[in-house]
Amino acid sequence: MGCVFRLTNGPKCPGTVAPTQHPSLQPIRYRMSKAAFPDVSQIKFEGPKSDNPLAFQYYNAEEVIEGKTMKDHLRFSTVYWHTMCGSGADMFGSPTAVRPWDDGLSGMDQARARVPVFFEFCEKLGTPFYAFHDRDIAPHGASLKESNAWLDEIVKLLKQGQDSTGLKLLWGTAQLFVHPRFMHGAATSCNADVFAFAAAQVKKAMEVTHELGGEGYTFWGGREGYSTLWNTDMKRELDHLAKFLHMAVDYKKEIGFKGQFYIEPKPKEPTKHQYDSDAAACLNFLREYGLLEHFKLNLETNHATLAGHTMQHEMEVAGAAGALGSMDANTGDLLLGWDTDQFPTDLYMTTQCMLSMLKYGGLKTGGVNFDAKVRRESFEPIDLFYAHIGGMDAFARGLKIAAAIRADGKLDGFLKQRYSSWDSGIGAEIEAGKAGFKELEAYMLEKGEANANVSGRQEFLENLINRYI
Ligand code: XLS
Ligand code: NI
Ligand code: NI
Repeated sequence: MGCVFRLTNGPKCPGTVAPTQHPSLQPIRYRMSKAAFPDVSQIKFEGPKSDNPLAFQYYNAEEVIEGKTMKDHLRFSTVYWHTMCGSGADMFGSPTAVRPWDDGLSGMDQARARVPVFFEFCEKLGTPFYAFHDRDIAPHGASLKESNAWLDEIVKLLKQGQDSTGLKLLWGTAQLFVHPRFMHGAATSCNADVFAFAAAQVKKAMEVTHELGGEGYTFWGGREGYSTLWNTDMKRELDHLAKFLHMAVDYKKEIGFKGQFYIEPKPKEPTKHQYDSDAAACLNFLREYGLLEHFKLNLETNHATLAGHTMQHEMEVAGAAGALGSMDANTGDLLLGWDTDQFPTDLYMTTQCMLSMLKYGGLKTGGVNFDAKVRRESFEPIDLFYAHIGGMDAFARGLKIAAAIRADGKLDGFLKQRYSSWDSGIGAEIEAGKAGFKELEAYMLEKGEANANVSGRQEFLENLINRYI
């Protein structure tokens, strides 16, 4: 069959792209056939010399780095929401994405049709994990009962897909932000009934995550925050949020779900202030309400930058607290002030992330989860492959560079040297708790002046890092 998809706006068929020599710019003909991506076969590692845009240049799943395969270090994951539900619509324009498998379908028919497409995509790409929200995989029903029944039906299909492909669920979550009932938040709503609805929805989402063998469950407070403090009792809302999470911890035990709970920090959007604003705020909240032992953090690059931090900063904050859980891998655009969820390609960023990851002993139950979407202008199905391949290669490269930096030891050696005044003498005494203000005063009165400072050598270190990149 020829080109069968239709768009409400824009060209009828992307097969009109001008042909050029480079394969990435060749026109691609989409057919409705058994395969959703008939022109794409298994994406393979071909090495840095390969000119094939549908191959990995750096991600070599079985290659061993620091005693572990790349596959096990990175635990790549594809998200259902952006990959299957992303339409390219934005505040100013209607959908642009060409998705032949969605053609003419809606509701549950569309939900059913998307499942095999997703598994075909993940299998061809080779990400071992995936993640979803309840309402990405199945639509909202007219009642909670209907939503649950629809969810169950799709979960059965996901189970079959997992069994036949070996794809595993990194984490599940509940979508508590799209439906109008969540306009004031979910667990932090001023409306107690909405809190109850959210609890029922999370209960169900936890059950299906458990049923699918999910390795984790994420809480991202879509609208847990405020737009104005004039109408907000912040303390009461935070108490409710903590209650909600304690209920989730209890229910987790009750059903025997062993997966890891994550909180995903984000400072703003959709609300002007989200309570889980950054890693430090989340850790403080969890500690204050006695929840810290039950949660780790799922950090997202674009959320870090919205909070005015680098992703490395967030990883260091979480890692130092023993709460480095998982990563939502994407990137923002520093010239745009919102959550653009672009695919990560910056090698400095991936190197920094991988340095922190290796330093804190790896991701354990977490993974590198591409919470990222193709640009509105990248509307063809094939762009989904280019985007993920690029992200996977960027992280694979970051991992190799980070391992090289660690093996060389120069950066580490510099750090050790920089803090060496703490290894013996007065520094060691302070660290060991053997000296207080009085002892330190006596020490300085006798010595008269502190030892001279040494340069921080930032530029020297930046040059050093560039040698590995
Ligand atoms: C939105 C969040 C969301 C979470 C899951 O900004 O990143 O996608 O990862 O609810
Ligand atoms: Ni995310
Ligand atoms: Ni996000």
